[in-house]
Amino acid sequence: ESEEGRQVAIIKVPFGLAGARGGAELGPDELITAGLRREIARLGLTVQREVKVDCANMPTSSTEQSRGKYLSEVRQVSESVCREVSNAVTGGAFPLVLGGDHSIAIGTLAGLSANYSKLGVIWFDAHADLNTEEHSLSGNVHGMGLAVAMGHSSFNFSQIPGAGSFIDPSKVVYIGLRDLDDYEKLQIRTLGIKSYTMHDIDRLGIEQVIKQALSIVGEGTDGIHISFDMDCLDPREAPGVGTPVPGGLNYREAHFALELLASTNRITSMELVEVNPLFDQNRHTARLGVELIASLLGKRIL
Ligand code: 4U7
Ligand code: MN
Ligand code: MN
Ligand code: MN
Repeated sequence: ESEEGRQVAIIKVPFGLAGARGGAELGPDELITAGLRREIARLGLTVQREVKVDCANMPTSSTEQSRGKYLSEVRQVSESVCREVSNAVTGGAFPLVLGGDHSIAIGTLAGLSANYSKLGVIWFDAHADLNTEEHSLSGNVHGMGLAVAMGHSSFNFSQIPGAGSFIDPSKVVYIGLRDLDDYEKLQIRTLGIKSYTMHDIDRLGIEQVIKQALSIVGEGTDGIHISFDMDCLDPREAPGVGTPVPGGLNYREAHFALELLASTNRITSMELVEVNPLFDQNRHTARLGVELIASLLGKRIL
């Protein structure tokens, strides 16, 4: 299958209420301004459609503030993201979802699981995003996306047929972990989720990590999704994120990881989240985000 004919659906999700601090809602426009369309065109790919999901970013008085914060807003956004992602897949396009805080993964994974019978997920993140409303210490839903997608949360939302079929923990791989809550550590062990922490990356090297990750998510799956939280990167590379954690992936590791994934021709969707322009300098983080998307879409040096 030639790269040339590939169609991309850009799905912008300017939502930031479920993050730790405001600003992630500015992410999609920042990525566009940083040159995303130009990079995609340079790769010889076509943007089949570009949609912006309507997001409520002003909390209302009726908003629940306990446990899961802004749940009604998250639910609304999730429904729309689910629908757009599902439409992109059925329309033959590669869904490229731009966040927004990481709670938008709830909708992305729901929309994908409506279309794939078995989905593999590679989750690049400093965090595991495995908290539930009951266990979260912050109440921020951007730290709960995978728990929802695995059915551990009481969060339920979608009328779309097949949406929200649960993601199988044995087909999820973490890369870049370095800041876990006690409950999340317990869950990772209990569920047996394969995790490449920063320690493992130091030890094995990113190439070996990606090879092993691919052998796990690539077997018995009909789709592989990349969920890329920009805070997987070291804050020196990507300062413009909501919850920076020292000691992350460096520039070359991140690029090489995505180049290796691209070269398999097996990746079927990507989301890039948690770009927060309010904490950035000179649009540095968004520009890096664009470069990383290009690598995943097949950009090569030579
Ligand atoms: B992100 C946290 F407590 N675990 O639940 C929480 F450390 O999407 C962080 O990965 C969540 O950026 C980070 O609030 C969510 C915290
Ligand atoms: Mn995350
Ligand atoms: Mn994170
Ligand atoms: Mn974050």
